[in-house]
Amino acid sequence: MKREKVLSLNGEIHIPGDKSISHRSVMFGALAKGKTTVKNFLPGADCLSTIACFRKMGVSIEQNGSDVTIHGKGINALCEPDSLLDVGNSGTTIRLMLGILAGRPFHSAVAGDESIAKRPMKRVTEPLKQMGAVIDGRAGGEFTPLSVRGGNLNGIEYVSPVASAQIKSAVLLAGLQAEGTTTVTEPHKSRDHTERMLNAFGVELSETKTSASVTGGQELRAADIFVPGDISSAAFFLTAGAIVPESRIVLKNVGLNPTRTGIIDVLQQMGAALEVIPSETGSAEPYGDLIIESSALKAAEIGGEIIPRLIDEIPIIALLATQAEGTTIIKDAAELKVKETNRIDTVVSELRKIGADIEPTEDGMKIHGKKTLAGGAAVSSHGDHRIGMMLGIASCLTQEPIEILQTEAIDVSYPTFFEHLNQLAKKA
Ligand code: SPQ
Repeated sequence: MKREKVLSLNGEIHIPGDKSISHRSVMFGALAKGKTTVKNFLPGADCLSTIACFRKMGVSIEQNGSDVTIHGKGINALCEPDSLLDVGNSGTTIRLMLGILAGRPFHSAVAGDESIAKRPMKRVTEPLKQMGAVIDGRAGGEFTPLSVRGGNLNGIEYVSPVASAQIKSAVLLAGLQAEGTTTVTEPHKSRDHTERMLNAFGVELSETKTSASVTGGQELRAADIFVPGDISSAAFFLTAGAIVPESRIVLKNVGLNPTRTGIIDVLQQMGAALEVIPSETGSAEPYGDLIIESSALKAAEIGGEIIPRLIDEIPIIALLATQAEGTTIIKDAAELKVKETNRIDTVVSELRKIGADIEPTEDGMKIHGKKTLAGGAAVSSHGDHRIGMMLGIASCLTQEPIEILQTEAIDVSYPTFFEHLNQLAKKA
């Protein structure tokens, strides 16, 4: 797709539903007894993979755009799937579903696309095996395809070496089906959508700053879920509004869960003109409106506890940093290497092609700003939605048009991304 510079970005958009919350709404609805309704569900390819997997286990799910109804019959009603559970490109689907399958007394086989085949699974399969599940796969259960024979689990106290909501959620979902109590402790707190939503489905959990515990045998009760807009998707337009001159963008109903708002902290630290207007709701997931205007930006140092709160936003933060005065350092983010692509390598290679001054480091990157981006090159998402969207925003600024390859990858989390960008753009 050929994209060219814009003069400004102005207007209001409704960011599609949060991907992490959408996945969980379908999974937990499938485990609950009764009718769960979901509003503002994200109809992106990743969440549709989750729906397809649970349908294969006998769950009746109606999906009409962003409205979803799940007719749950309880966790014991899930049936043995008669063919492969295909997770497509979705790490969240496979890792959380493994936690559910670990406790089911049947056999299942799970796999996804080429990117999923490269992503590490032992981080989840190891603790699940410790609990009693029988799981195998390539390289001793590290890579797909995986086979699972679940059941007869015991609770564990698991200390995770990385802050990961997918590990935490998988172990807690197995813990719900285990004898006794299961506790997961992390080095820093990761996103807590699982804890919040399990609570909304009637499950009791106990939490400390960096751990969550659940006792097995609790039943989930159907719930009505509203999914706020995805702050990870909003991050692309927050950055665009901050770096494209003469811009003002209003983003409605964006999720403001504090375990996800690292991007807001970074924008404020860099001097962005950002207004946050929280909505007064009593809902499990806080949300509100965001207004961003273009302004002068300064570099920042980003590392430590904030990393899990903005891990998926690092590709777009790298672009933001190219337009800030000084050198931005991103560290403690080695997890980027095991996402849909190695996001340290793909961010550095693609931004360099369009004129950014950026270096990879062992656990992050250094970006030297402020640089005019020349463009005039062909770049690629490498099949990674977040790299594709970052390049889409970069094209608004480049001196010469750029050709972005593999833009279809964006459909996993934001199918209407270019529609929204075109709606806001004023061209020469
Ligand atoms: O689902 P997937 O492919 O893992 O998606 C990503 C993304 O960029 O959309 C990561 F590549 O988000 C993860 C996120 O990085 C979604 C997620 C969740 O919903 O629990 C948690 C994070 O991953 P992790 O490995 O830190 O638990």
